[in-house]
This record gives sequence, structure tokens and C-alpha cells, in this order.
Amino acid sequence: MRSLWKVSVAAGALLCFGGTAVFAAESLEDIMKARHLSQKDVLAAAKTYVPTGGRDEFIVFSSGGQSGQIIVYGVPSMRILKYIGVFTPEPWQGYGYDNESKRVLAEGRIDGRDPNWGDTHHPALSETAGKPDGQFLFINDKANPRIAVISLKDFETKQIVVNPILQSEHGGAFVTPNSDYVIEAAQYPGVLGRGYAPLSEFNEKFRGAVTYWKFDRAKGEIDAAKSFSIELPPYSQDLSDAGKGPSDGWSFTNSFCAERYVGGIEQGRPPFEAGCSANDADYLHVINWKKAAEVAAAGKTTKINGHDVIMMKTAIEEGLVYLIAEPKSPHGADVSPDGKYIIVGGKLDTNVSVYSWEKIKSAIDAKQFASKDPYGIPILDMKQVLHNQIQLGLGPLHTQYDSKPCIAYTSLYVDSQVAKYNYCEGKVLDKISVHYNIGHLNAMEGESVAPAGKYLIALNKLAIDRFNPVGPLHPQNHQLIDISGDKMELLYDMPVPLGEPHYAASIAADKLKPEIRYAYGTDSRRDQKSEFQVRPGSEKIVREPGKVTVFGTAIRSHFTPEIVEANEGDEITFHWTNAERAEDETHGFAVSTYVGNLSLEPGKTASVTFKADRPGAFSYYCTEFCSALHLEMEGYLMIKPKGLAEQASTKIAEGVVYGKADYDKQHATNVATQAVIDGVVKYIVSTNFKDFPTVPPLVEDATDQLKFMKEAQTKAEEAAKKEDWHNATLWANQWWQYQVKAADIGLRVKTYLDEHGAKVIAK
Ligand code: K7E
Ligand code: CUA
Repeated sequence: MRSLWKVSVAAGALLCFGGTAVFAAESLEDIMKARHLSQKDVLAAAKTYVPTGGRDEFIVFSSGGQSGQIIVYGVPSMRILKYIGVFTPEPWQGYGYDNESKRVLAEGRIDGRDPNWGDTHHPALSETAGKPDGQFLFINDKANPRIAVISLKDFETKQIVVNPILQSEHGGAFVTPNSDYVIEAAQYPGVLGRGYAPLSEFNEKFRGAVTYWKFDRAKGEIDAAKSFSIELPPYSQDLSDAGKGPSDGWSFTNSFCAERYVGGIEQGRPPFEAGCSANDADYLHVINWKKAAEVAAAGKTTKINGHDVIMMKTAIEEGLVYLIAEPKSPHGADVSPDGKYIIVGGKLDTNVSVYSWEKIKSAIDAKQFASKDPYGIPILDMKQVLHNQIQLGLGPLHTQYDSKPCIAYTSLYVDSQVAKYNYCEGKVLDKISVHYNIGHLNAMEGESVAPAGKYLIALNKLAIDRFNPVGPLHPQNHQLIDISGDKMELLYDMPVPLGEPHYAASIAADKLKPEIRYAYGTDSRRDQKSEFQVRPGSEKIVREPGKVTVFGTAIRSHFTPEIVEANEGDEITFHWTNAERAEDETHGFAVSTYVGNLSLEPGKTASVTFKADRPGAFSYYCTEFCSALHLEMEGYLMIKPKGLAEQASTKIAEGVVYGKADYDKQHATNVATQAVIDGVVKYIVSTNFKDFPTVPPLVEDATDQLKFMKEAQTKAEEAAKKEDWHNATLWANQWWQYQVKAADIGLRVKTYLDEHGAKVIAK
């Protein structure tokens, strides 16, 4: 061991960096000197470093912005773990390429069009009693008003719902404390139902709204039939948040452009930006969603596109909606963990406004209104319901909460800073510069009733000079900040190269319990057994006039079947089931020029249907390097040209022809390999391997391989008896393939047991 180490140090000494032998450095001081690191840098590195094989304490789900996806990464390491395809096809996961996921994307078809992208802004984790529970994730699409539901059992998108009335949205997805409803508020006013009216009738015909999507947790789906919306004035509704604790049952949605300005540069009018920020105030909408749900259930709604809408008149009469002035161009509205305060940022202000729920509620109860808006909605007196206003700096946007009471963090877009302050007392405690122009920020579980503190992520818009240049389009910059002490400390810069991530949601990693493999033959998008799954040995090709349907399996390292014949013009469907039980044994499937990627994770059944409109000999192959003979995991789809169709099946040519010597050689190898396998099996069964949940499925897999091996062995020996040395050799080789796979699994198990301290309990 020692001598090995010496060799590697010597080899490292040859790799020079800036004239200094970096990799030969033997002390921390040497490395600090060679890499120009300060004490602070090294401390930050130590705080974020997760040793090989180690796990992160928190998992962050960041929106992927214009990519229409979600980015999953760990904190404190900031290592990216996954992209989840949501509104956009994602080939690695087969999302948008297999029939099962195409169905989900098709749910997001809007007015007959497939956007094939989304502008994801706000992810929200499902909550139980106001705390993230690790079961589901929701995210909105600002461009095409939609909400997606993702199951955290397998990190896959299961459902997309299209908003029936809005033409754009922004204030979603935000959940109520038990995830009864997912809130989605409009952004730019439109004609409800996506209809037309001239801009001259903006005040009368254009409207905003907020939609409350009913979430059915048992089904893991939004129930559109039990969902409803409230019609709102044509102010550009913006971010929302659900009340909690004393404010549970209410929700808060702010707005901008309460001026109802409609631009018109081409007519010589000042642009939107001037007219939409002319007044000193916009409105925070305060909505009693619990009562609204009762009003909707009582049928006091108007159907628009088959969807229940509580019209503004009803909402006012029933006391469902109130307005409060908020300073210039407000943006974030964030309810404190105890539900007593709502902090609102103003993009053109220097203050955050801290509203008191107690004061709001008593003003509503006492019907103390300052005035009404042009649509008759009561407006509360801002001064009467404010707790305080705190001067933080330029462009306060979004707010997150600490585990310590009364402590909040607000992003300052214009100042490129994060401010830490005590919102109960109105005292600024600390500020830190970030790089650059921060939008949202996320403190660990920082929007729940019990924030976890420890870390804060600044989701910056501009990276400018922070990373190696990669052309005019730069990555965005997520910066990890240590908030465990009095002073905030910047720890790490992570470039985000997928899209502009607006918001992120975080959760303690130990609350997530995703599956390792699917139950055999699962249609993962429906979360149920696929009607198209088959077991190894029952694979089949079904031929009907004009149709070829393949029910196949994938297991290291072959597809069954591997030669499929069809005629030009046929409709071809492949249903593949991955028969592996081993962790991380994913196969892929692609047909040259015909089929994009299918991802076949262990246990999954995925399908693809296409028209054989061009004849040819098309290879298909496994797209994941799944085993030593992965490159050999291949097949042919033979699409016979019209006219050849009536001919009998293609005869298969022979390549190399084998004799007795080949068979004897392979046979001897197999006998030797078996001795190795027996040794490994003997060791595994002597241990307490059943105490390690990862191991029994692997053992099951290896047992399967050994069963297939026996079948191949029998075929080889029968052929040998008939002195058919060619087939005897080929089957002996297949017998050996199964041995190699069984040995591979066995050795993985042995390594796992050794590394996890398994004990020998039997001889
Ligand atoms: Cu501020 Cu869409 Cu939440 Cu972007 S939004 S920053
Ligand atoms: Cu299966 Cu490569």
C-alpha cells in the first residue's frame, strides 16, 4: 500500500502547474500556496466538500427557466444530480420519446398546439402541516399557463394541467399548508378563456384571475373538476403565497401595473414600463380561499371553458377578496413561518413592507375599508395594516426565512446583495454582496413553518466575469451562503447552464425516499403495471395486417427479440421491459433514423410506435453502457421494401464457423469461471447479506442469470452430443456470457458487503 502511494506521488510530481508541483504537495500549506488559496477559501472548501461516496444534507429543486425542466442538486456540495424533463422533451430519460411520456406531454397541449417548451419559474414541494414532506413537486409554466405534477418516488413528471382560462401566469406553483390546493395566479391580463377583445375595451373585457387547483394526494394528481378560479381586475397579478398558522385559509397575491396601462409605442404613446410604474402603489390581493372553495362547491360560479370561475361580483359579495396598497412595482410576497406576517418587496423601492396578518384580519372583520377599487373591491388602509417598513437597499425582491425567529433574508436585485434583518424589530443585521443581480433566494426549507437555516442560495441572474468565458450566452450563478453564524459567508459559486432558474425549493435529504427500481413491468408515467410488460421467456412478435407489435425484454447484454421483420408501410410498436433488478442497470433503445431514445430503468416498461415509411435494414442498439458487452446489445429492424413483402423470412447468414477445438476451449473456460462464481456465492450466503436492503435484489438478479446460464448450458451440451460443434460453441459462449454477468453482480455484492461491514454468520 505504502509503496503504491509513493509511486502515485512521484507520478504527480511530474505534472507541474505554474512551475510548482501541485499534485506532489504533501501539506495543506503547499497546496494553498500553489493554488493561491486563502485561509477563508480553504475553510469554504472544507464546508462544501462532500467526500467521495458521501451524501448531501439538503436537496434543492431549482427551476430550469426556459429549458422547461427542473435542476436537482445537493447542498452543500452544489453537485448537480438530475435534470427532470417537465414541459420539454428530455432524451436521456426518454421523456417525449416513449409513448408513456408522450401522453403526459400531450396533456400539456394547449389550444391544439404542442409548445414543447415551458418557462418554469416556481417549484413547490408538497407539504404536510406546512412542512415539505418529500412526496410531490409542482412547477408552473409562465409562458403557456400550465402546472406540472412530479412524483418524488421516481423524480418523473406525471401530469400536466392546462389552465382553462388564463393566457399567461406567474404566481404559481404555491401550495397550501397541506397541499390541498396548488395556487396559480395570472400575469398579463387577458380575456378569460383566451378569447379576443380590442385593447380599447381593456378595462371592461380584460381580466386577471387566480386559480386554485385541487390536489388529490392519494391519486398523486390534480383534480381539474374540483378546481376553481376567482376573477380579478386586469392588474398584472404576480407572486403568491399561502397563509399558514393564523393566516391559514387565506392566500396573498400581489400585482403590478394596477395603472392598467396598455402601452402603444407605435401610436406615439410612452411604453408599458412608463405607464405601469407611474403610480406610487399597486395592490396585494388578500383572498379567503377556504371560503372561496365553499362558494365554488355551492355552485355560485360561471363556467368558462368548463371550468368553475367565481366572478368578481360574487367574490366581493361573499367577502372573498380584498386589496391593500403596496409600494411601487412589488414583486415577492412571502408569509413568515408563524403565518403572522407577509413581507412584500418592491422592485423600485428601497423598503420591504411587513404586513401584519392580525391587523389585516381585524380590519376585514370590522369592515374598515379606506376605499374601493374601480371594480368595487374593498381596499384596506395600508398604514393601518402595516407592521413596519424596513429600509434594506435597492430593488428588494424575494424573502426567505431563517430557523431563528424573526430573521429573514431579502434579495436586493439592483444592489446585488442579500440583506439579513430582524423583521419583528425592523433592524438590518448584515448584508453580503452576490454576483450579480440576484432574483430569488432560497434558505433551506425557508418557506415552510419550520425553516432549517444553515444555508442560503442566491439565485443570481448574471454571472458576467465569474466563470471561464463560453461565448455571449453566460451561465447563471447560484451562490451558496453559510447563514449559520451572525455574518453571512459566501462559500461557493455554481454555474447553471440550462436556463434562467427563477426559484428553488429545498428539503432535508433524509425526507426523500425515492425508489431504486420499479416493480416489474411498470408504466412509470401512470405509476401502474403496464399492460405491455412481458417476462423473459415470453417475448413475442404479434403480426396483424399492416401492424407489427413487439413485446420484448432487455437484460444484460441483449434484447429479445433481436431481429424484427416488417413491411414498408407497417405501423411498428416496440414494448420493452427491462428485466434487471440490479440498482442502476438501465438500458436504452434507439433505432437508427426512426426512434429517439427510450430509457429503460430496471423494471420499467416503455413503448414506442411509428410508421415504417422508409424501407431499409435499420440497426437498433442499447444506448447505455450497461455491461462489458454493451456494444453487442444490438438488433436489426428489417423493413422490407414493397413488393418483397410476400417473400419468406430472411435467411440469416453465418459468419465464422466453429469446430470441436473451439467448443473444448470455451467449455474449459466455463468450468474455470464457474469455480470463481461458486466461491463468491459461498462467501455471500455466509454473511448477513439480508440485512442490507440493496443486496437481496442483486442476489435475485444473479440467480436469474444463473438460471439462464443453465438453459444455455443444456443447449450447448445437447448440440455437443450431436457433434454440432458450431452451435455447441455458440451456446457455450452464451452460457459464458451469463456466467460473466452473474460474476459481475456477485462481485458488486461482495464489494458492497465489504464496504458496509457485513459479518460472516455461517460457514
Ligand atoms: Cu422573481 Cu418569476 Cu419569481 Cu424570476 S420571478 S426572479
Ligand atoms: Cu444495455 Cu447497453
